[in-house]
Amino acid sequence: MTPLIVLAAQLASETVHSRGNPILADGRYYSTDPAPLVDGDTLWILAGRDEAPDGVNDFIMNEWQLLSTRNPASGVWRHYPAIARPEAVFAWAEPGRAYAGQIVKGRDGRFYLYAPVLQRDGDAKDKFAIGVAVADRPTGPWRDAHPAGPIISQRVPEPNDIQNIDPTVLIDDDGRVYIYWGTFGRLRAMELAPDMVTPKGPEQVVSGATGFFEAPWLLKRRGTYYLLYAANNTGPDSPCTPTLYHACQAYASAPSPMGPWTYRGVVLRPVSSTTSHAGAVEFKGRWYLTYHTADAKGGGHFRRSVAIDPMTWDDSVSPPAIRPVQPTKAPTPPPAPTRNVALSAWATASNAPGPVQYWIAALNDGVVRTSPLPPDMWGNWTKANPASAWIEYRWPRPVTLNGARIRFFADHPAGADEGVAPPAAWHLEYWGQGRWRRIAATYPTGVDGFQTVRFAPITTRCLRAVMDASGTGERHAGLAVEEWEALSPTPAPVSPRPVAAPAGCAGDRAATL
Ligand code: FUB
Repeated sequence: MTPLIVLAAQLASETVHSRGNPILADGRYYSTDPAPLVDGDTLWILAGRDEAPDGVNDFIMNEWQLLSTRNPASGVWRHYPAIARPEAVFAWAEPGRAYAGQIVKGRDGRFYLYAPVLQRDGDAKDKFAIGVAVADRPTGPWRDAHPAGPIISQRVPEPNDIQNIDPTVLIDDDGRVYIYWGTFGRLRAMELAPDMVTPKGPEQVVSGATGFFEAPWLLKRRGTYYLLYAANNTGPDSPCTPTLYHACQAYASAPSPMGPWTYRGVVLRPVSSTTSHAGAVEFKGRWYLTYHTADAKGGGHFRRSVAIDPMTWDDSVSPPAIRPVQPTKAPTPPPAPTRNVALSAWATASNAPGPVQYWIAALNDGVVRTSPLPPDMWGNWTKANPASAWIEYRWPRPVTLNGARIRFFADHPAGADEGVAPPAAWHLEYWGQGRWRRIAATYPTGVDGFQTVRFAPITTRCLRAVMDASGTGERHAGLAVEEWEALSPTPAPVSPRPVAAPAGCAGDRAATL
């Protein structure tokens, strides 16, 4: 690289003083799909960049960016906002969809970028393909190391019908090179030639990674191979995630780079974004997990931001296990006093544990999204919906309430007998003197934001919103609620949510999540 180009790359970067996670937190640049790389005394993180406007539920990703530090604990990072674009590096690629890549330092001292991009031409049903670029520095400039086209697609090196994204590459101690990739539950592996580029094949279907969804990350430590990955084996009793759209980071271990893989457990519980994507690396004697969340200012499922936390090993077992990573966040001021005591309630519902696409914890998370996805709400839609349903808050100690606000979600109009529609009617009930008591009030059923209810003060430990589904006769629409606030007469500091379900007031089913 000429000194001029080096200078240009450096000028395009800026120093960031991070107060904690996410590293870039002010919402100017979202950063996603982190792939760590250690080179000498520097930790680099390759990241994609989410550019979706607020409310757009799509991966709008046009370029890759880099973060670097010499000391993650210092919070001092260098941010290189734009280091490569698919169409600028690969003549055969379309712009956009700069998905999760990884930079690996080859034995020749050069850097190799494994990048999933869309192939412009060709007859593959799914155009995602993995290209390899090479550079003298992580910052580039990057040039295509295989100008003939992708090294992996639905057409090369052998036909497949998977979506070819999320590559991870390991150079083993003997110099042999392995690539894993895949998504939507389909994981592939293959050996590459020592040139880091040429497929040696054959593609192998990988099993043993229980719950694998996407985002594999291959590493080796003390002779054992580890595969971290986003898993979405779902359900109320799942060790991974209660809801379908979320993912945990799980891992498997193996005695050789091509397996056989044995599932070992969960490394990171689900994060605030629906996708979870991680990479792990040893840097200056400590291991770190990089991952992304929706926690930056204005963040969301499609506006994700990179975080980093220490990852530790349990060497008392064989092979050594990865201890669950404790995710941290930059300190924030305590929340302002609020009338909304739902924030400190335990939530349950008549359909608990409920369909796994919904998430009851979304009811009282204090977050309202412009375009919510199913896990951003409680819901009860199935193929046969009941005529009524309830949601319930329980507090460990009595609370006094004189109002509520509820935000219904609907994808069908009022009166519909299919899909999700606003309730035909609803009301609140509280538990008092041994029975559920209806609260006298006016109950609006709109879906135009929060519906507000005011009533004479009541004191209770349990509050229900009871909803009549719209529809006629046998057929009913489903019901869904994005957020439900229970309001006390005066603002107070937010108490922590109970860690265990408080006893039910009616001594009824302890249906809890
Ligand atoms: O960022 C786009 C896609 O979302 C990645 O390829 C997946 O791993 C998920 O993080």
